[in-house]
Amino acid sequence: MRRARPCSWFAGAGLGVAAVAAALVGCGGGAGWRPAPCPNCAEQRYPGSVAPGEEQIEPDTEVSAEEAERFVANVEKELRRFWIRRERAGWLQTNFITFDTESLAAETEKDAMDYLRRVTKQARRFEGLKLDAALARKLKLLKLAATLPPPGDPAKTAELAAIATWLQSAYGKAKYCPKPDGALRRALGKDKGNAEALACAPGKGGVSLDVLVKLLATSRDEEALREAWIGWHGISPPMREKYARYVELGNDGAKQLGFGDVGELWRSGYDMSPAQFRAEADRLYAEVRPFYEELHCYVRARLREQYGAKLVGEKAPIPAHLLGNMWSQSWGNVYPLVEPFKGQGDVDATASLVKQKYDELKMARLGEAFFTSLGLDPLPQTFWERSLFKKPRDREVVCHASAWDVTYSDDLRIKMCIEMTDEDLGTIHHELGHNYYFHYYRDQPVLFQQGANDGFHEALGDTIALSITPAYLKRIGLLDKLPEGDKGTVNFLMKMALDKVAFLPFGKLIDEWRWDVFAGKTPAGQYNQAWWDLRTRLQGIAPPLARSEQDFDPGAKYHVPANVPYIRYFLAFFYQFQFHRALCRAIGHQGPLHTCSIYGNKQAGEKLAAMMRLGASQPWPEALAALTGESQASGSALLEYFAPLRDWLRQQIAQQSCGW
Ligand code: X8Z
Ligand code: ZN
Repeated sequence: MRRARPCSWFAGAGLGVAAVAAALVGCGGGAGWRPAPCPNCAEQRYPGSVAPGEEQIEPDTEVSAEEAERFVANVEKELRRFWIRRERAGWLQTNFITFDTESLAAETEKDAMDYLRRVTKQARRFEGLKLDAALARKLKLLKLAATLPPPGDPAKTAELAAIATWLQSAYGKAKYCPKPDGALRRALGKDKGNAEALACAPGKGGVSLDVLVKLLATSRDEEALREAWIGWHGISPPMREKYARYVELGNDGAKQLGFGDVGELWRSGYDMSPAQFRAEADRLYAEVRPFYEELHCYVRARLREQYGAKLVGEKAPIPAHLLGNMWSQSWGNVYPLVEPFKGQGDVDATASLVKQKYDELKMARLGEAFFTSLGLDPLPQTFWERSLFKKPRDREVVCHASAWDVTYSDDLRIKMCIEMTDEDLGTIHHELGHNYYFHYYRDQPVLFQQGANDGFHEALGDTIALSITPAYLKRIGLLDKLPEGDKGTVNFLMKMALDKVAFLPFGKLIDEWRWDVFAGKTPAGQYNQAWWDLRTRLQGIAPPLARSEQDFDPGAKYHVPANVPYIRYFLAFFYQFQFHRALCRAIGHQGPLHTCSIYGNKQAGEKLAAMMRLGASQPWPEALAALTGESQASGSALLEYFAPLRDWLRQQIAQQSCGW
């Protein structure tokens, strides 16, 4: 999703530090009420974009609720202009990575930041005024609108922007050149498509992340897996020093807004205090932790059969390179190694997608068809004209999947390098969920054009994808043999648990690490140690070779250098089961929760549309209650969904010593 900057905070990847600094320093905006005119300021280049509040509100004037109303109305008009320019430039930059598109994207991002800094400062004068609920909520959301708040000093803002740009760029361009005679080169050499990338030298070219990710998903060659993992984690040490400075400068910005640090700002977006939110995340995880540990125990035993006890020890954390995913965040790719019952039906549509010659467009059309089956609107024609579905061969693009509404009024798009796999079919539904959310709240004022919270936005498409049951896939011709009976159920739920349950500690720990970093609890000299302490304590995994403070492993996960908060995904993995259960109850589904599909049900569609239409206009517990009747987030729906698997798992591990 793009709108709340989940997939990039700073679109201008790759711009030189000096160039960004030059673009920013001239402005002088933000520090005072009326920034001195300057040649680089957005308001000078774009007539009409002067912050209206700056002209109309003097710091010492008496303020009134009417004035606040006018101020916010003007700010929303202007913000929308700044954000549309930023989205347009960001779209170009991530679809055509060149020096110039990066420069333009960085500039529009900087302009939006400067504007936001000025108006958040001005908005302080309305603090303490008695305002109606919607207006007060808008002022609150205005304060929370920047994921990375600009420091008060323009020179520092320039420096921060330059660092953030550089970090994202470093990740986006990273490549690894496999060792001359290594197992990885041998494995990748089997695919002729890799030949050009393999004609590399250390530090000069190499294979990109998608190639390494695919290798980790499909290969069982331990040596190749190990090198792919180590190779990718070798891209991030150069980020370490810059990251420490970004933390320092970001915290400066957070303090300008009255927050203790950036983590506190991020945790303030959930209609409760930051401390309450942290406790809330702990409470949620405590509900599902025993289940995760049971799954871990079972998977470890099966991996030990594959890779041997020397590698996968008893009571030891699982080596991170053996779980089918670069970050060990979801484990669906090792399903063939851990399948509970052989020959009990299919749970994966990949083979059929390939056999039936699905292409990128057909995959996307299939996703849309699910949403329209619910009575939701078709995607606009411009979606099909403007989206990127296929990885271009002739230019650099950011392949990390994202969804957009460039104009905040139905200019919907996705940008995704679609592969014909079961996993990507799920991701298409995830991305379209963002698009449908954009569509249904498009008539809200711009500050309310967000999810009820960011976890809701991440959960929408995943909720739909929970209805991609084996029965649905069979109905549309993508599965031959249904997993039937108790054994089929266990197989299907195992596949789902490898994606959904395995993810939970990962979804939580990324921001736990960042919250502690921003709060100064984890100083720069302990970045990697703290990272692996969390990874081991929560996920029960270990790096395939010793790590040190020479490494910077958090930087090898997109959302860290790209400054995208991550706890939203953790929340989404709870919400989606709550949404699914509520919809299934509403449509009168009989039988276990995991067999329910809302496909074709207009009543379910209308319930979802009603929630989406609200945008962020209400506190999220109200949006949750409207859809589910529940007043708080909870693991109970997730646990209900997986109950049959859990019973089986417990029997399997009864004789084993679990834990790590
Ligand atoms: O980043 C994403 C989406 C874009 S919002 C593709 N996800 C997280 C990740 O890839 O780490 C979806 C699940 C978690
Ligand atoms: Zn998303």
